Formats: sequence, C-alpha cells, structure tokens
Amino acid sequence: MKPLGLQWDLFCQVVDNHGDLGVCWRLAQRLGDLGHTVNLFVDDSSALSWMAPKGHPHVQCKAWPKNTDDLLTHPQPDVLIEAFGCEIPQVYLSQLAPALAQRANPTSWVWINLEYLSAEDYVERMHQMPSPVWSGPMKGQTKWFFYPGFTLSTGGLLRAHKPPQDLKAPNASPPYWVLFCYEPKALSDLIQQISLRKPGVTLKVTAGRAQAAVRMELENRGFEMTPDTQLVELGESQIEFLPYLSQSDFDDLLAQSELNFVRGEDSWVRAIWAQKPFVWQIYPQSDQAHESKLMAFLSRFKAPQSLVEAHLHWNDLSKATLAALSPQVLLEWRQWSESLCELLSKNPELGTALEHFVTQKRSQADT
Ligand code: TRH
Repeated sequence: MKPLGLQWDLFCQVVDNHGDLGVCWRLAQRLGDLGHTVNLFVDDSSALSWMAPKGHPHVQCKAWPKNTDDLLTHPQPDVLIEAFGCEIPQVYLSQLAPALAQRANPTSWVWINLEYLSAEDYVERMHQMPSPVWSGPMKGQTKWFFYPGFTLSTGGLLRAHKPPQDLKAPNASPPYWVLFCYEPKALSDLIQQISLRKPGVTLKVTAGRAQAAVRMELENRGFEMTPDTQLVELGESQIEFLPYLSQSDFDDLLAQSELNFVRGEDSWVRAIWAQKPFVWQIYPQSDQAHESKLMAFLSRFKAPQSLVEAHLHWNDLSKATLAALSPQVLLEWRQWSESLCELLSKNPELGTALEHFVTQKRSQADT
C-alpha cells in the first residue's frame, strides 16, 4: 500500500561544505516527487539560492526553530528525519511530544536517524536498528537508524531525477574533465599532466574550494590570477572556472564529462549515476577512518588496479605519482563505471526505501 501525501519534517545542520544540504535537498525533492509534503528545516539555507533556484512545489524550506512562536502554525509530521545525527531543537521536540501523546495511536508516526553513506560491512548490521530515547521530552519514543548503502540490505542510494539512459545522450561539446575537490596534494600532478596533454583537454573547475586550490596552484606556476580570471591556457589544454551551478546543471555537467573528480558524498553518488570515469576524494577524517571507507568501496566493487592507485594517490594515501590518464586508462575506468551503475540500478532507491519503511512501521502501529 503506497502512502500518499504524508508530511515529512527533515532537519539538516550544515556542518561544512555543501554535502549535508546537498543530500537533504535531494532527498526532500525526491520525497516531494513521490507525492509527499516536506518541511526542510535547515540552519543555513544560503546555498539553496544556487543549488536549487527553482525550489520544489512540495518542499518548503524553514528556518531552524528557536522558540515556540516559530512553530505556532506548524502541523504535526507523520515522519521526522534527523539527517547525519544533527541535533533537533528542544523547542521542536517539546512541542511535538504532548501532541503525539494526544494522538489516538501515538506510534503511528516514525522518527528516522538518517546516516552517512558508506560501503563498509557495518552498514547492513546497523540499518533499521532501533534506538530508544531514554531522556528528554521524547522519552519512551524510538528512533530508527536508516543507512543509505550499496547492497540490497541497506537503504540504497538517492537516484538522480533523470534516469541513467537519458544521461547517456551524446555529448555535443568538446571533451572536458570536471574538478570538484578539496585541496589534494596531487593537484599539482594533475595540472602538470594537463599542461602536457596532447591533444589538450578543458578542465572545468567548480566554484569554491576546488577553484581556490587551482588558482593557488597556477599562481605558484607563475600565472597572474585575478578574481576575474575565467580561463587559463595551459599548453594545448585550458582551465575554465565555473560559477556555482544548480544541482540539476551540476548533474548534467558530470553526465557529459569524460572524467570526473568528485568529493564528499552527494557528488560521489552523482558520479556513479553519470557512468563516466571518476576519482573520488573522500572527506578526510582526523582518525584516518576515511581510508577504510575508501577501500571498502573500491574493493567491494573490484575497481581496476589503476583506479585504486589513482584513488590512493588523489587521497594522499600513497606516495606514487599520478599515473598517466591515457585514453586506455579512461576506457578501462569507464567500463567499470558503467557496470557499477548497472549493478547499483538494481538496488533499492533511498527515497522509495524510506517510504516503504515508513509504511511498514505505520501499518505495524495500526495493528
Ligand atoms: O561539499 P562536500 O564536500 O560535502 C560534504 C560535506 O563536507 C559534509 O560535511 C560531509 O559530511 C560530506 O561531504 C561527506 O561534497 P558533496 O557531498 O559532493 O556535496 C556537494 C553538493 O554541492 C552536491 O549536492 C552538489 C552540489 N553542488 C552544486 O549543486 N553545484 C555546484 O556548482 C557545486 C560546486 C556543488
């Protein structure tokens, strides 16, 4: 039975960069497409002006509630999602708790703790585990862990709004590569390779940290850079600085590219659906936990050795220099990306999997 028109409250705190909001916006949009109404509570929504300039008819973006007045007209949700362990404001929970107690069936709503994406084995164990709430206004309630993931026993991946076959439309523009990264040490190697490449290629550098890193690298190489510099000629190649794009244009950019350098979480998934060769810069963690997370992904899907080495190098986990990104290497990576996309297309999609889980929990509450 398909639940139509549920109200979902989704809470998102922007820790840093764009991934927290990027994933939450995509999820909100997906749930909206599935016919639900979503209130997206976010503590800093400024990036939505470029990420989602058109908004979505079923998604309302709301300011982080600070006092009861902020919630006066707010209806009770059927589903509450806290994304990435963010802390839901006490004022919201204090208002929700008595309203839930008055419901004929107080368990007919569902509270979800949405986690980060990983290909590690623990995800299957933890997915859909209960987490009882022992204190505070919601004492006695249960949150449910929900893990996106890469196998049938996980919540799956958020799928692009366009099906993969549309993304395979022929590319009208000359070949280009996309760079979306933090500040990898190997950036210097990449720029060096691009400067010697024959025939050249255009490296499209995304706005923000990637651009700042490339500008600095070019300055170190003696180029005079001003904030207005949009294009730099480098041998037969070119470096182009992009403005911030909407998520939809960002997805199209990846889909038409010959090689994508992506990072974090959301662009990693987009690169998979784009079916093009990609190198992922994982979000670095101080305890080095990112290394096992990176290797879990590459080994689960048996990435070609050259791609494993490029990942180790790009993530500063190996001292070797970046191997030549030759047409043969890119072809091998592309074949791997295509088969990965095909394989993962058979798995659950995150929005639908969440909807299914919520339906199941609510029907258990009814019996
Ligand atoms: O920005 P990211 O590095 O995000 C994150 C965050 O650091 C987060 O705290 C961390 O937990 C997570 O990584 C693992 O990379 P990500 O996840 O790819 O998010 C970027 C988003 O920004 C994605 O939704 C695409 C979007 N984007 C655009 O829509 N247009 C653009 O022009 C650019 C540059 C990005």
